Amino acid sequence: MNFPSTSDPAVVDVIGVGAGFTGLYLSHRLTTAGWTFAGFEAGPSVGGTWFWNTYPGARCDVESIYYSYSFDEALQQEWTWSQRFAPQPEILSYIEHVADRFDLRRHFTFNARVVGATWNAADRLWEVRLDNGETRRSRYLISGAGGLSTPKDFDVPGLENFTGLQVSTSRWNISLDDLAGKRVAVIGTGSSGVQAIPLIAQVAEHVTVFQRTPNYVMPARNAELSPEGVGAVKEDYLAIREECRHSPGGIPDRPVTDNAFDVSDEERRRRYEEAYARSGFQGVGSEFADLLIDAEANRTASEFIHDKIREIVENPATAELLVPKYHPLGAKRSVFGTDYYETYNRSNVSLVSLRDEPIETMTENAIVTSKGTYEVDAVVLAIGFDAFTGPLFGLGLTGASGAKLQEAWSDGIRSYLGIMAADFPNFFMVGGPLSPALVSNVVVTIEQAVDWIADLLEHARDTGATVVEATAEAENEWVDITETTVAPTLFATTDSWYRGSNIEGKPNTFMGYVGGVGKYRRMCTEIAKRGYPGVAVD
Ligand code: N01
Repeated sequence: MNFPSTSDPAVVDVIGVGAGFTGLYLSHRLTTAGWTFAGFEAGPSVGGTWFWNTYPGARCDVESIYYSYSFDEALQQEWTWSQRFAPQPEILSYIEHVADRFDLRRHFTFNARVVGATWNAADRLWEVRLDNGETRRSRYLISGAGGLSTPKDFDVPGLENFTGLQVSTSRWNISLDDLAGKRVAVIGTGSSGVQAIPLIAQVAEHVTVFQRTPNYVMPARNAELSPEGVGAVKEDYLAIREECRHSPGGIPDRPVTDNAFDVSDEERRRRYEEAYARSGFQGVGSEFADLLIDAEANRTASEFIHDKIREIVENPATAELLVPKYHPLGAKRSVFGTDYYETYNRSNVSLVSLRDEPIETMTENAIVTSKGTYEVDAVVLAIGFDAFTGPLFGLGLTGASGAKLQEAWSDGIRSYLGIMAADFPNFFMVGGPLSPALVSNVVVTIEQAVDWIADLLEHARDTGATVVEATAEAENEWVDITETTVAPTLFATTDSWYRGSNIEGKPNTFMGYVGGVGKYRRMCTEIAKRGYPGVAVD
């Protein structure tokens, strides 16, 4: 059965961008519903973030049994995860398995990057330009380009002078063996650096970590999954998935109602110890209800981690440099590591604090700071991403008024539900800015947003419409809701990539909805039930 939205065979109903978790489900969901679909993926294969981020130690910090598709019961029964937190190669194998199982590769052109897209109001379709110069046309354009897919530029002068090995964690194209016996600099101590550093230290002659902002790194406590444990999950998978969908974070909830100062110091400490042993997103940072709201309450959790760092790291001066002093625990994306602080006890690892000695330049074989010259053979950049705006601006979108997306968002990043943007008709973002995507288990929001968009397209088709667009009023209301939700929290006052603080000149907008995926789902479902108020359908 086919329900084309256009009779021109050169025009597809939907162009989808990216063949990661989003693009694959999107292609499956929409083609199953009868839409014609053409996907374009910049890389040579499926996988998205899990295709590119192949650095040593890369693994997901959301448990594998939750960080996976829920749309097909047979799929979740036949796939068996080996570890609590799946390593990158296993996640990539899973995505490849899904692509093959549902025969999804045929919907995509690989090595094809979307570099421009202009709304043609007369024909009511998108004209989409690829990096090979070709133009394709579609009724709808849906971005599955992800939020963390555009690497941040290294904004320090002199990298071009360096003639040794240079590699970025987000475009890893060497093997760990290539670093064996070398003097390696690692710049950046976010999730990527924290995962890579312990493994690089095992092979390198010496590792010098260049740290600008120390992070709270909690133990990942990864483990093999037992066949019994996996069996129990599979028996209960439908209920577990349902719980995730209606939870705050996209993982089963562990509700806490008491505040940090409701209990004695001893009791609080005991609770933090238990949480530290549990770790993960339900660890220390979520042990009390007010930890992300009340700075004093947060201090008790932050100081608990400070003490752990001082216990683990033998050199007191190094320990002090590693103690996070510039932000509260959890207000930047939490970081989970394996043997991260322990690695600083190795004789071949040293730490340079860029707050005390900023990098001034690089020479052909060294990093030069304000206090010294560090000779190295290789530089590993783990400096993060231009979240959301990098991938979305990269699509080169021009909306109905002729304005680019970057112009529409020059004073602040805006969206309706993190899915649509006013003045960009028939354009959708899956898990875009102001959605809960990157402040939760992203796969839950991906599936929910794809389903919501698919239902809206069907609604348009049923009413004979060919244009759907978020109204400016609805967008304003959603921006207000996201701002009001985040305002009382410590997220709102902490510099982080969530707020674009890592990119010079980026608008200061907190780019997530922190009210929880369950509440978000309820709101989206209610909007659909009420016939999509906030969306002009024509
Ligand atoms: O990037 P980051 P990431 N000179 O932005 C430093 C997801 N993820 O790739 O904080 C020197 O967190 C920067 O310092 P500062 C996850 O959502 C998940 O590590 O800006 N240093 C910081 O230390 C995560 O949050 C997983 O002062 C510079 C680091 O580089 C997100 O991706 C694994 C610098 C960047 O940290 C991003 O993580 C990996 C400069 N010029 C990623 N510029 C898991 O699931 C930046 N830095 C576990």
